[in-house]
Amino acid sequence: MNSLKRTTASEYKENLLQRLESGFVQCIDLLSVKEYNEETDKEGFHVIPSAGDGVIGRYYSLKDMEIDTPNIIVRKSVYSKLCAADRALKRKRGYENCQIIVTYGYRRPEIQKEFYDATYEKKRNENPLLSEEKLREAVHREIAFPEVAGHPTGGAVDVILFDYKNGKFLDFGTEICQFDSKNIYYGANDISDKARRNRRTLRTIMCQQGFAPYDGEWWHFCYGDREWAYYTYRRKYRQGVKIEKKALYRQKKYEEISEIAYNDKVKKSKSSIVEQSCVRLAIQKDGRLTEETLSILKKSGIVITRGKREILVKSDNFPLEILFVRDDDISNLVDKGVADIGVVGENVYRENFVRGKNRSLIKRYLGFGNCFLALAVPNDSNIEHLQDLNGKSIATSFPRLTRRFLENEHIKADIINITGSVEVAPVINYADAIVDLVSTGSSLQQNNLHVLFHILDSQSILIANCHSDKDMEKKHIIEQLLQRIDSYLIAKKYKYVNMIIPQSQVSKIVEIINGIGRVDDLDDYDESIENNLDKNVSIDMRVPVVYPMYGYKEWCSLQTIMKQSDLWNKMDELKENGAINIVFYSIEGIIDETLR
Ligand code: PRT
Ligand code: ZN
Repeated sequence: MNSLKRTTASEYKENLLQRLESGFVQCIDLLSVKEYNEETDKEGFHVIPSAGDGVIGRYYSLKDMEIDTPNIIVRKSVYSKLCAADRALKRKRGYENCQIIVTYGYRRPEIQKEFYDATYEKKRNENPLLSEEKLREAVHREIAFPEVAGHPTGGAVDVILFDYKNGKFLDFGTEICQFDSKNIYYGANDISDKARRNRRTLRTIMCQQGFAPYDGEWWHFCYGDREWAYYTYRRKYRQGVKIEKKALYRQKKYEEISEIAYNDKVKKSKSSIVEQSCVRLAIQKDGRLTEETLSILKKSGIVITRGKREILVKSDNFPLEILFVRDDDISNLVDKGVADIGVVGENVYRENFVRGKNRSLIKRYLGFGNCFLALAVPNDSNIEHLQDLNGKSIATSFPRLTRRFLENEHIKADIINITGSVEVAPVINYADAIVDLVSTGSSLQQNNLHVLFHILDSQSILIANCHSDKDMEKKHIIEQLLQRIDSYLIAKKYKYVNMIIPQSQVSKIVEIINGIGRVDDLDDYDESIENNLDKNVSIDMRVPVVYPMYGYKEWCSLQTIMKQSDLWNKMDELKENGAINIVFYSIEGIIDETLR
């Protein structure tokens, strides 16, 4: 008999999850909320600041909405409720240094539909026999049915708590949107006590402000949308009070709100009623580094509209102010804190670097403006070895680097400091040798000079003033900027690769791609990835993903991310092992989870 059969732990868990699911608000419930209040719907939107230690808005990924509205926006009341919840949070024991981060607010209805359709498609393939209605409910559990969705009203938010003292997100048991785990259900019991407590705290502070929770996702809360209306109605009903099922807000098209959300913000930041702090970035005004620097900013989604002679320009959509100056001044300006960050040639930074007095740090190597500082002499010169320089004169615009170099080599020579056209100094007998930057070498050639010694490699770098890190708001903005730049830098190097491979060759091909022993040796794999990456980029790249192919038992589809150069080097070997239909794509961006 059945009663003799013990329930196993996993059966118990599955049971619990099923019972939880049956309690979630369903799509059909929300369809029963048909009306909205036109008066309350007139309420405007508010741009959530992206830095500070109160409520801030930061997307989890660069996808979708961020293109339209780089800052997260919500209804005005939603924002004030979030602020109140944030204040309540800080009054709770153990949460004094925490803040609410909103990772999603308003979403364009078209995007909602795209998400829904994609999930629908996926679930339909998984369950071909499910009835239309059941399927709709299953999809709705992950991504709301477009017609009833809360995010497009500006009333729904996805939130997480962040400890800004320690720079850590609190533990909630799962990531936001980790849909492959049922532990995202609020009531899931397979998470740590700490995670459970954090979930409870988040729910308490939000519900006290009148938000409705969603049991299917611990991070999702809403106010004023259909889900909120249904939740409020049902709660009152249980208390024996019957109220109207009426939403406060209806969904808005992007055109309807972009005026309010976007222009409002720009106007505000241009007149000095700025409620948000701003980071100042110094870049070269007009020279070798200018174009590429502006291009990186643009590709990072930062919009700058610059008048011809403007030297200080505010970004239209990011708390960043660009200061256009001479290249040689940048590292001093950052050092003095006149600018918080700067993009400059490493040569300039090193030339100005004074040990013990320096107040700026290298944050990123940007990989353009490559050149090297060289010691060069005339082709007909009798200087053949470094030691021959003793007693000679060297012209340069890098006196400090030159002096340091000579000291290291124990050479006593005269340094003549000149600022331009250094190459001609030997020609006019003004100096015996020069120390100057070289990139193609043609300038040396033209002046009958050749390189005797390669002193220093240089490329453009991003530097930051040490104190900018101490201001929490600025630190957040800089982190955000770096995350965007990283995403661009990493993506630039890699290709997304797709190929069809014979089932029998899977391990061989994975081996070729990884360039190391076996795939299942994950520790090795991680290390090899580490070694392959530049010093400043950390990236979570996974092992190649291999999918079976429907209808072709002998074949699989493999997807991975590879450096373009690696791909070409390995192409022959891949083909020899039966790989066909190799397609690769440029990547728009890669967000590394650890950089968040
Ligand atoms: O007015 P401002 O001070 O901003 O400009 P600038 O004249 O000081 O700087 P700019 O625009 O010439 O260079 C800006 C930065 O670009 C430098 O600080 C370097 O980090 C980087 N860079 C890269 C170079 C070169 N390559 C380079 N080749 N800077 C200068 N050169 C010069 C070099 O000094 C020499 O005169 O180009 C000549 C040699 O070039 P090749 O290709 O003939 O070897
Ligand atoms: Zn949500």
